[in-house]
Amino acid sequence: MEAMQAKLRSDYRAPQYTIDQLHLDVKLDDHATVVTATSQVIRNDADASQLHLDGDHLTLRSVAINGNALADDQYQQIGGGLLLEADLDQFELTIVTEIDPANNTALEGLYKSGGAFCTQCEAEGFRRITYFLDRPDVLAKYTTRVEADKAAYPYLLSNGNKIDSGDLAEGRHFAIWQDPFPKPSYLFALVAGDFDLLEDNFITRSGRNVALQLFVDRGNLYRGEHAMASLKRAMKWDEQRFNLEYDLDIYMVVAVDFFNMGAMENKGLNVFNSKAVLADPQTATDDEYHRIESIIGHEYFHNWTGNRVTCRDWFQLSLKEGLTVFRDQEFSSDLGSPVVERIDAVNMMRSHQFAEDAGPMAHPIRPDKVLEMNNFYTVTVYDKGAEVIRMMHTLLGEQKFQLGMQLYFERHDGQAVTCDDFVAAMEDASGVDLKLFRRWYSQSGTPVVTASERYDASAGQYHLTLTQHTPATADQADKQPLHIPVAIELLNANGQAITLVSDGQPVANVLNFTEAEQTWVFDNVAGPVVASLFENFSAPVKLQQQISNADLALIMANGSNDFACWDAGQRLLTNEILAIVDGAQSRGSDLLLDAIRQVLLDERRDPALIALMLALPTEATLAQQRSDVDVELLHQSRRQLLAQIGQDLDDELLARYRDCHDGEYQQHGQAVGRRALKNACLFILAIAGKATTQELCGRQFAEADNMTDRLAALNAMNQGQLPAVTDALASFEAQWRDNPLVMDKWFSQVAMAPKGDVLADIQVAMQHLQFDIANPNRVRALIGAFASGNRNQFHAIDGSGYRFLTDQLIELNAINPQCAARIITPLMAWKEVDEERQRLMKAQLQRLAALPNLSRDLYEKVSKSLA
Ligand code: B3K
Ligand code: ZN
Repeated sequence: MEAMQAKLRSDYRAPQYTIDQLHLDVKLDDHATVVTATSQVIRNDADASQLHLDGDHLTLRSVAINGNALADDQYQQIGGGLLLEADLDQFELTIVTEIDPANNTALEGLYKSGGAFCTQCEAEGFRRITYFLDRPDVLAKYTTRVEADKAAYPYLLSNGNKIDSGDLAEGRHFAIWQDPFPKPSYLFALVAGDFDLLEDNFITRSGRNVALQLFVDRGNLYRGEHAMASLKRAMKWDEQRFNLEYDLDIYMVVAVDFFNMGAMENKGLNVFNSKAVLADPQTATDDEYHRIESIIGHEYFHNWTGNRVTCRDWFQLSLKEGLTVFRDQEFSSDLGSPVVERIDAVNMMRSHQFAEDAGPMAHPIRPDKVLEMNNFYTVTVYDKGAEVIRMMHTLLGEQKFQLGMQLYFERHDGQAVTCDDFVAAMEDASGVDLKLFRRWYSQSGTPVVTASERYDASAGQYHLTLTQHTPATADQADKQPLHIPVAIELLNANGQAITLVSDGQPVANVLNFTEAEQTWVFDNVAGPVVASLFENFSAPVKLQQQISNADLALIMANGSNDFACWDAGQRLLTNEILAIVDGAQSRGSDLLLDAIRQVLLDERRDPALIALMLALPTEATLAQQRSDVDVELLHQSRRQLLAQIGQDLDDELLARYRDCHDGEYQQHGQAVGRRALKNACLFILAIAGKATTQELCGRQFAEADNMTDRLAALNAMNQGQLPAVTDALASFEAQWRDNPLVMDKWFSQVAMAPKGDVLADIQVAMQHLQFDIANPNRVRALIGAFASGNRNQFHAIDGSGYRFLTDQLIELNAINPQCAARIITPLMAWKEVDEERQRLMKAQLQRLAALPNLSRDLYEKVSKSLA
């Protein structure tokens, strides 16, 4: 494995040259697309005489300055890029290149997705289209002329407004697009294809009419309606909550089948994975409906947080991503259930982000060192980044936070800026001191906060001492104390919150915890209290608090704060599962069963919340509680507890199931919550494996009028390994074999079956007509679901799971490195398992390391894993 050069945040230099206008002419052809790029270049640094342009996988045809072709000794091609003699203050640069979109399986730059041409330029894909200053702090106005065969590609799209179009000889046609807003190259987009078009419009609050256009594969128009409605909700919400209005006359969304991630926020022309757009009740689950709304919102919100104000360099990625995730979370929360949204976000943090902190890829939300930028679109940059924004929101309050946003846009609209600029705007607008808080941007790792408590009955005082400590991470040994907002409630013996008083004054329920150790004293505390700390997950930390299972059960069943109830439940469940792992208990306690029974019987509680309270912490979350916990024992213990709940509470579960089994399908909040609860009950009953459940699942599977119920029944049969699952899988396949997005659900069911010979089934599934290793959706649905969603089988002690994943990674390394680097994650987590498994995992990592053509994407992850 040869060392590859990383980039450092500290090495940032302002660009020596900039380009303020770019005219692109793209003549589309499967294997020989010709791109003519005409740039207006301006020298920023008088001492500079050579211009270095980024480039990758390009064939250079010609290069000219001010219309004069350069001679061979006036430029060099180095490392994919181009170095030019350019001792001029201002000039026009014309470069002609040729590219091969049909063979571009990396899905970066310009490529073919099915029958359409499309682009993906973030982070550094534009350099695969032409030689350019492919960095986010070079902002240019783009004019793009697209030319292609008219019959095959009736729609020719790019950013901004269409200013001209027409027919050409030989059945070709063209369109010219102009984007009035200067933008970095990563926001460039071009699409050419044959689609069905769903049209609508939105009147902005200032009365402008925006045309909304959604392009989907032919025959899928009705499946785009939910995405269109979501877009209109997002546009309205951003005006109301963030005071932000859309700025172009047209907003286009194109759904494509080959896409490395969910979607991309290109200016005025979003490109989406079809999975994140298409939905109808027959093919999409409630979760997918929700995800579509959230991603449509996310990409739309980027128009201000990302596009109007962008990142100075890629180390600042969280500037736009953390903030935009925070905004999309708030959007979902305002339109739906705040507690459900919060629990989803916290589950993500605990299952995946805490694990990332504990593994070889640990990095701060603003990384210091990057080899392949695509590897840093992580749960840390996105989700922990959003938590950091949320903490500022908690410290400032909504009103001051919005003043901060306003100042941020006043100062930086049209600029490429840093995370520090964002914090400075928040600080200056609010007057809240965020000096220490900035450390969240530079320090990686999950802080551990330890609480010690004392109740002084004679003084009526409750004393709380908190200490904080962040364990060393793979990237950073020394850690400093952070500014941690601690949302606290003191609950009396009935689980109700008491008023917080300190020194005779009422105090806010958010403590500013800024030192290694701090103590707070609360007065007027009439009796012993239970402290509910980090309510709503007020900071992304792990909490260590001595609290009895009885108190947890009390909060779970009676607490007045929904999040605190759920969280107490999770802690109680964790304690019980680990007690079974340790052999300290052979089964779940009566206390736990009673608490769950109470939750199940609670008529006032939102069914969606009850469903979440019935979900046990994931194996991934549990595995982090212990070092090298036995994989199988953990899996069995968790499953055993679930089965016991299903057996002991079968009447209650069945009653709830029946109660929530509604008539005709509806797609709105309450109906969704009731389906979630019904299906949570069915799942637990299936794990308990009762004969009656078999029939229940079978009937639901056969009679369901929507995908949520059908898939839930199939999943319950599969996870319970009920005999009927074989026929159900076959009938599902027969019904949906022509719809690849639905088949992804089938592939995932195959991959996640909890059985020893699952790999044999996966190998068969890979031969299915719909399986295509070049399509990232298929890869994630089958291979990814196995490695990350079937933990017990992936870690099979014969090493077969590791070997299988590595075989696929070797193939993907050559086809699509980005996709490979996404699904390698479970193989990197060897620290979580026992020595024998560690040895087996490292042997597979060594196999990858020995590859002669190892991509940068995998190199970075493999070398860190083996370091
Ligand atoms: N900004 C894109 C992600 C680009 C990923 C590049 N590897 C989608 C988003 O976060 O909105
Ligand atoms: Zn984003």
